[in-house]
Amino acid sequence: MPANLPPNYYELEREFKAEKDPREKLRLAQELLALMPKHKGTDKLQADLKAKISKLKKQIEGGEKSHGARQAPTHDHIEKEGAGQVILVGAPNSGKSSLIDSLTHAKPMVGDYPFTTREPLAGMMDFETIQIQLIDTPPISPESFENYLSPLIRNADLVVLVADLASATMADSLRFVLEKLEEKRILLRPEVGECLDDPRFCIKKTLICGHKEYDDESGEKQAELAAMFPEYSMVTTSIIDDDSLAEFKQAVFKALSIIRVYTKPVGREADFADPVILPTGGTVEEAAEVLHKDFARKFKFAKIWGHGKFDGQRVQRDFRLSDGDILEFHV
Ligand SMILES: Nc1nc2c(ncn2[C@@H]2O[C@H](COP(=O)(O)OP(=O)(O)OP(=O)(O)O)[C@@H](O)[C@H]2O)c(=O)[nH]1
Ligand SMILES: [Mg+2]
Repeated sequence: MPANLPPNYYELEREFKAEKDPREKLRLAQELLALMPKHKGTDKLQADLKAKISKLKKQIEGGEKSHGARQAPTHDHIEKEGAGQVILVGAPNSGKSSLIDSLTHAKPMVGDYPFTTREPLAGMMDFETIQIQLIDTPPISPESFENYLSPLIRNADLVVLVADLASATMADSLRFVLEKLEEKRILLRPEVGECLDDPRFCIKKTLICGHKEYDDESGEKQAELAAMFPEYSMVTTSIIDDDSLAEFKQAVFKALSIIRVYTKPVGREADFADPVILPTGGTVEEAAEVLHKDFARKFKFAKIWGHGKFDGQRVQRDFRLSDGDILEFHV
């Protein structure tokens, strides 16, 4: 039986064969396997590829063990925590670590020289009643690109592209970041709606952050940034301007496209400490499912309190919720 492989398979296979870095090779092998149609004609190819994947995994693990206990842990995955995972990327010295330092309890190294950050670092940012996870990353530049950045970015819910408004070469550095990520088949976009023919590409919703705003007194760099990213949401920040950091939090929350829904037991106060997080447009039924699968099946109706509703209005399963709504389930 012919294998009937899609045309982009061969291109990816050439890349796989040429790649030297075992981690990137592993990622490409996994992509090849995902692309391969699953039928009798590809049984042998699938088995070969799975064997290569397992060999590469062993090679990577072995490499880490042989370097002893002080070897850096793998960086290609950070467990999600909180209401969303947001990854900060950008050119060297743009202020990614400073933002993480100001917005979370994490303590990344900050330096007045490029390439200070060598490893990703996660921290939790408080935003009103929730926490959002921010990830600091090493810079992307012609001199350096850490391969583990690709899977890290692919896994995140939102990218913040940090632009250095104090840098004369801001636009070129940003263009390089975009090109490098595109080479890795990651497309930064203002929204995720676009449909792609090639499944190897991944679109990441991106918020633009013009950092070091006070160094751009004339506003020239900010205008240049806005012209470069006309359809994107944008926020300007400085670590010495608390209002700008509050705006950053708000912009990140908005870009995550999530809502917070609070629940209250019948006859008691709402619990504002631990909201249910849903994608924008989430329904009463989805909120119930997050609480408990069984519960979602059993409940009869819910009462709702929130903006634009009558207090205690009765709503059904398919009712679309808004940020800040309070729900009381009745079983
Ligand atoms: N003027 C000004 N300088 C800032 C601001 N935020 C950070 N810096 C300075 O910018 C320099 C670089 O900051 P980092 O946070 O280390 O930048 P980074 O993007 O993490 O750099 P790499 O890890 O090398 O990619 C440091 O000297 C910071 O003190 C700001 O809001 N205004
Ligand atoms: Mg840094």
